[in-house]
Amino acid sequence: MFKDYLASSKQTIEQLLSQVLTSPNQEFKPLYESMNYSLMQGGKRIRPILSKAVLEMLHKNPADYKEFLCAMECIHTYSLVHDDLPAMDNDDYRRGNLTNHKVYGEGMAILAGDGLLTYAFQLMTENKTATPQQKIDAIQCVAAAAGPEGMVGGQAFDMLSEDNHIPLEELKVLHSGKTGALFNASVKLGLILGSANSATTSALMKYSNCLGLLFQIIDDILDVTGTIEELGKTPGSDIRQHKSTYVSLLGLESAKNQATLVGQQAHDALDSISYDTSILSALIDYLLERTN
Ligand code: GRG
Repeated sequence: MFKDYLASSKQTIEQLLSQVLTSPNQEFKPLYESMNYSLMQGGKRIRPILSKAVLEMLHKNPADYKEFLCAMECIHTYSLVHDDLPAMDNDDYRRGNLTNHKVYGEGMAILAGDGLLTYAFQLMTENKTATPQQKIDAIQCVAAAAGPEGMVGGQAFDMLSEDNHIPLEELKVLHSGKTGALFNASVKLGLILGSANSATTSALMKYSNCLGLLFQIIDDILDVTGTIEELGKTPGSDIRQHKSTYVSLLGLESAKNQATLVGQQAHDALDSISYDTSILSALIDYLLERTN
């Protein structure tokens, strides 16, 4: 059952995450508390689960690459902590709890985000299984995805687009940076560490492009249709910030149709792969049907 796979993978990732952020230094405890507060607060763990599923498809043991899985979630969590700050989205709730700056103050939340981002790269260098070349390729791939050509670029474009109507083509660029880049990196990490051949790599990169877009279209839909209980954060933030979204540009029904279409394209991309893609396929449907 795919539900069991998701639940046990989430548990595995959380078990690994619970071990990474410790400091022998008493004076640094408040910083670590703030980092752990956001890191250990649930969430779907979808990015490390994606890397894990790709590694498993390629017959690798994900436990051998645990530092990379944890790094993806540390980077994702940093982005949420910073995104919630008053200078950005100014949100009070995240993952069903008060946002980091609401509990620890703005200064500490900025540092917790900085700490999570930087520590992610330290973690990846500490892996003992990947070859030196695999480590360089994996770290380069994650850095490019998180940086100015990826998530940070998309976030900056998003910030500047507030209160402005942007056309669908520009919205796609925004999403592919802000959300798609980390999705792509999660899949690519698995491909690099699992020594995938070029045909598998190219098929799965098509898959992850679709998956990132699908994830974001559903995110836009949930911002309109979701409840605070389901989402763990206040819905309607896109409308309040006058952001262009798939729903504002296409309408709710067309946005749903678009999500289904992109989901089908993701399934199509898996067709040519000679490995067992059942988990990657079930992930598409899970993301299409998700309510949080
Ligand atoms: C601050 C550099 C920087 C980037 C922020 C992640 C992000 C970019 C903004 C968050 C706002 C948002 C709604 C982004 C689009 C989709 C997204 C990344 C949603 C949150 O990810 P989930 O649903 O969260 O995987 P959980 O809590 O399940 O981990």
